[in-house]
Amino acid sequence: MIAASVSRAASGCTTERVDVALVGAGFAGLYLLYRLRKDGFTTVALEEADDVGGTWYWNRYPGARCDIQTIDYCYTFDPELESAWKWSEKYATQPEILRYLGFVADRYDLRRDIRFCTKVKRATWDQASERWLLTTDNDAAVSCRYYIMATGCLSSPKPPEIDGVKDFEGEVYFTGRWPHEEVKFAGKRVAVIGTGSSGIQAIPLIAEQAAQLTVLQRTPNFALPAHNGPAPADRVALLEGDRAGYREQARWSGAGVPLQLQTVFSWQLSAAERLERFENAWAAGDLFCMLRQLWADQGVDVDGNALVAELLRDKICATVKDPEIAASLIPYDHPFGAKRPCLDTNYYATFNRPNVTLVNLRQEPIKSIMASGIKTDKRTFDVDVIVFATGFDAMTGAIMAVHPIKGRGGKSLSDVWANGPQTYLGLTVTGFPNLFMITGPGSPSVLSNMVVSIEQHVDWAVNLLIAMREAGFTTFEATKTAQDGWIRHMADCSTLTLHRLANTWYTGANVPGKAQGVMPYTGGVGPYRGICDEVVSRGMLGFRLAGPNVAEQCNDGEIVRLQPDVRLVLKKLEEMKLAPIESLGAQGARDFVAELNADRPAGRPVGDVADGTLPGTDGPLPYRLYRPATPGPHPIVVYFHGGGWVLGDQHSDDPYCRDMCRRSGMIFVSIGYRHAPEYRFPTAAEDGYAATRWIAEHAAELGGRPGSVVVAGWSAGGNIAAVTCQLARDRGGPHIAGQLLVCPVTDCTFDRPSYNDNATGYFLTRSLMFWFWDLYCSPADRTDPRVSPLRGKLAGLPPAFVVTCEFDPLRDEGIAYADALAAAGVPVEQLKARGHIHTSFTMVDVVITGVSGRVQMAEALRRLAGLPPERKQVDASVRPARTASPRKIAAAAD
Ligand code: NA7
Repeated sequence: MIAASVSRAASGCTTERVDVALVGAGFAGLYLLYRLRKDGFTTVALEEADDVGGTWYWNRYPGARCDIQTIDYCYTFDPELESAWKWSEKYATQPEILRYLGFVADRYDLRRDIRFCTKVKRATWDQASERWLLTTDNDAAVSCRYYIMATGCLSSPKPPEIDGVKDFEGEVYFTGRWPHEEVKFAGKRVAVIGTGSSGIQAIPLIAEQAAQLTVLQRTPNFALPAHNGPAPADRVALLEGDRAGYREQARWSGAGVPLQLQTVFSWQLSAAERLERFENAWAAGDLFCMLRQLWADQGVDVDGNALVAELLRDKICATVKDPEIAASLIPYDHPFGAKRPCLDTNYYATFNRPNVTLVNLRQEPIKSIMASGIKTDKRTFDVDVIVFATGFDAMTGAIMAVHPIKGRGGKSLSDVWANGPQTYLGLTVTGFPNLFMITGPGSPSVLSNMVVSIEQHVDWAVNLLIAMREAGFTTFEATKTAQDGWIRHMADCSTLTLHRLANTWYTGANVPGKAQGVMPYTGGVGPYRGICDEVVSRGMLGFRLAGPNVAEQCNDGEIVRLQPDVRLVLKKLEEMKLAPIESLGAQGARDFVAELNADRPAGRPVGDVADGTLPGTDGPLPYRLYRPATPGPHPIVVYFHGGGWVLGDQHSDDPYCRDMCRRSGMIFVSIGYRHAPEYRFPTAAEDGYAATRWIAEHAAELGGRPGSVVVAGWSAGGNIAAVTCQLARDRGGPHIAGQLLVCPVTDCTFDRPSYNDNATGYFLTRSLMFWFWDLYCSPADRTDPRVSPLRGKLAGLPPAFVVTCEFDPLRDEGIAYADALAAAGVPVEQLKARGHIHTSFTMVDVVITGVSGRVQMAEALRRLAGLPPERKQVDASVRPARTASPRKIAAAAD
């Protein structure tokens, strides 16, 4: 460890040498100081303000409060600190939070290592000394081994981007840089520009004082009543009943607050049940209750989300008396939660006051600011005060705009991030050795309870520094492979939520010219923590560690290659410590699958579901038919379920059939073909063919379009679908218009790489496949094309859409079949699903990242059936906005 020292350079300016320099003295900076000092690192914190507090130092506007309950929005690292401080309210005010941070700074004597009123002007990595050199605006330089940005996500206020601000002769305030002295609004004409959290908190209080308040709103936001007061007794009881357990649960939760995940889907609830849940969440006055506790699909599916949004809109209509004002205040342009929702106290009711005017900037944009006030393209508003509540250059602003950061080879971070932030874990950046960001872009940060995320980041970073010190390493740097993998994983995660569907500061859309993309990690606080831990347990995967007297260490690789939700499913299954399916015997395995299926989300409603039987070769075969809600006749898809010719039945892929029926607008008929070991090869294949022929001949009776059918199947069902196409070609019909083969079994050899690479750990195992083969087909029969269609004649088969998954033992034989079909002149499209496993696409509403694959399958089915492609993609875009209902608004006005 290098002791702190101060040297005087030739220029006369002093250079302080420390192990670690950090920027910022808010929640993150203070905890960093505490940890670093406790663990024996010499440290200095550089802070622009003249006191601690960070965000809570600058944002002093009237009404500023946290909007995560204070019992959750506080440090948890020291139980004694927790008992030494009592919060007075459910949502603490800015002055109380600032007092708390001051209390923390005093309690641990942190101020002595903070240089206040010091702004870092430049940070440069010096390769020769392997240290960062920081220059500051007060001529006191710092040389540090490690440099940590604890600058917060919302600390760089955005310029107002309106012409003429300098011409205004009245008072101007920014919520993010509010003066320390009281601002007096009494008797004044005030304008507030901006209706995000800051505007929504400040507006009701300013309205109470001002003679006249004009609110200039560009985009309406969803806001819920905070119902502030004492902390809710039930939550306090939970915390006090088991403080350590409560905190631990928060650390592994989705957003850093311990709440149970909702497992019931919107379509399983009646309208009355949904309303009851909604009203309870409304009464709770808690963002997370409304964001996560109503129904399981509200945050991941536009239709589930639209139900919440509609109920929220009703509340606005019911509060605001003037229907035109209500209409302007209702958000239509984003799913609820995709833009940061707000907690309010009397916000909507404020617009019933006679001294408050709402200006809808979508109807009359601001043209300029003049000496006397604000000019829109319709009117002029003369005012004495303008309050800009116009937000921040979020997440990257504080890191990039504050000062140039030059990494290895003199590369500037601003250049490296020109097309958007690139990080490994949101903590580090390739090319910038020994640099950490606390809650940087790429970490859960603003989508979480910040304090929980800060503690996790700080602990992880400091623990790394300790481990490096013990091992003799002095530099760390993320590898390019690891960072690129993280960027891909971030993109995968962002398909899990609806944030990508809104223009917000989460995506950089609020700053003109800023690169756009979802910046925070959307995979959740708990999974993120697990990933960070895994980086460590896998030998600092993705980091290059070096030191003067030790061999360099670099375990290169990507930390997450699976789709994020697939990873969680596999983790859950691993925790269940299930016996291998093949060890259960055929009946035991069937019972096990039935049990698993009983716990899965119910499939979505379709127009009609009917069970029936059809004549097979040796007697009736059951089927289940799914009909779309749209008027028919519809083309028919004959579907064969998965289960290795041994497991499952016509109901077992119910969610998949429903989903595909909805998306494709086609009838799905799932066939209950006979199973091994009771009925061995070629029974399943012959049943599949017989069922297809019968359905094609009776299409009209089933409400389907006569003429031809499409066949589809998953896994062994894909095998049956492929074989059926060959049999239909060779036996004179029926006419099959196309085949959708999802992870099909196509061949009896097990020596393709995917059988080895994915032999275990991805649910379908190699040994399970061996068992299936053994039960269904004797070795002598295995090369028969009726079970190994890859060995059959392929010319003249119907066009195919073949889906394969990266982490599936069957991947390579699926690809081989698609390639062979193409070589034989059959039109083929392939979907090679990255990061997916054998069961990804049939785990509907569990593996959300499977949606885009099923969208492509549905489009392919329509193409194969000769239908036009224009069907609406239910998950691909925000539902068209409802136009404000004049009837509802009129009723509310009454
Ligand atoms: P936000 O949430 O970014 O809100 C800023 C508001 O200002 C928002 O309504 C913007 O409209 C509006 N705005 C921004 N620029 C302009 C211009 N040029 N003209 C008119 N209106 C404008 O910032 P907050 O400070 O309220 O909250 C930030 C976070 O702090 C909050 O989410 C919590 O996490 C705590 P837009 O929506 O961009 O159309």
